[in-house]
Amino acid sequence: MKPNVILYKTLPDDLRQKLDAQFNVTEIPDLSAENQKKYAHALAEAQGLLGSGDKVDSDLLANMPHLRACSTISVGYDNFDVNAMSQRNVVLMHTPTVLTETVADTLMALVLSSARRVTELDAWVKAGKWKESVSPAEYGVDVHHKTLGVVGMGRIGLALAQRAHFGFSMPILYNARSVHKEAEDRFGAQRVDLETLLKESDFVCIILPLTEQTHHLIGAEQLKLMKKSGILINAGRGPVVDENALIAALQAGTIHAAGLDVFEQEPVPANSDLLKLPNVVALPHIGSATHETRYGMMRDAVDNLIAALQGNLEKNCVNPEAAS
Ligand code: 8YV
Repeated sequence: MKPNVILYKTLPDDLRQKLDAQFNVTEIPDLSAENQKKYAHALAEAQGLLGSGDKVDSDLLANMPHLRACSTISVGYDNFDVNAMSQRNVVLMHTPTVLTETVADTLMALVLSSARRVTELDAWVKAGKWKESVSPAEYGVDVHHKTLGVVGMGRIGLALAQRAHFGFSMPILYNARSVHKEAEDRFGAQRVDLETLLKESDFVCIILPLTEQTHHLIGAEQLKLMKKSGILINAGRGPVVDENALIAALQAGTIHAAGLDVFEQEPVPANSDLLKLPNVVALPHIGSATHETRYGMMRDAVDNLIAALQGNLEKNCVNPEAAS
């Protein structure tokens, strides 16, 4: 008999067929409490779970006694209680490689648009305010040759450093737990402590996962260390930055601008003070959101689940100890 799988994300037809060929699939809209109740029987019978974004906590796991594998269509997995999963011998797989270049493109877009005021001036032109040649009131700041600080030198940090080094001749500073030899050899990146990175970077780019250690890593004290001309970019997870402290720094003008793809609460509330600031570029968490990359993530997530439930999982596993 085919293993039972719960799918809480709609897949393109070809990937859905691939999944159906291996599993008995029940598609549900999401993992809300309401749907957990409505689909209690299917959840209780399922060996696999595939989707993204929703919380997978110990309460849900308790309702899924046969669960052996979860596959998330994302690189981040802060919405999963990994300890609870490992205790129950449930493996978790993610999609760490396929989105690297696309998320680095998004970061570079935030760097460029916050420095050159792309979204602000686009709105200005469309509002009919372009009456004569621009004056200093519309000028931005240079990106090329400025110092880029990467907080979290993983795959995405490396791809951003590559763009910044080769495309924009930017010196690279980075803060990471260990030396990143490739970043140093290929892009001349220099490993520094967080304090030095904040003080010396023109662009502080945060690409960290959300963990207990990274929650509010960037707060009022850290923002104070940044240059007055410094620009903060966050495309990791919103809660890595204390958003109230960021609003205060931007309002007081102690930093120059911010480019944000992630927020403490998503979707960011429409009345957030962040959205009232002209020097904030706000994107709706589109880091990996291109047709090609989202397809690739779904494809990898399907393959990950098939491999895990067939017992031949070789990559992309967050908690391999749970498999034993
Ligand atoms: C996800 C992301 O696809 O991969 C991640 O961790 O942040 C995005 O690319 C998104 O969070 C899915 O909900």
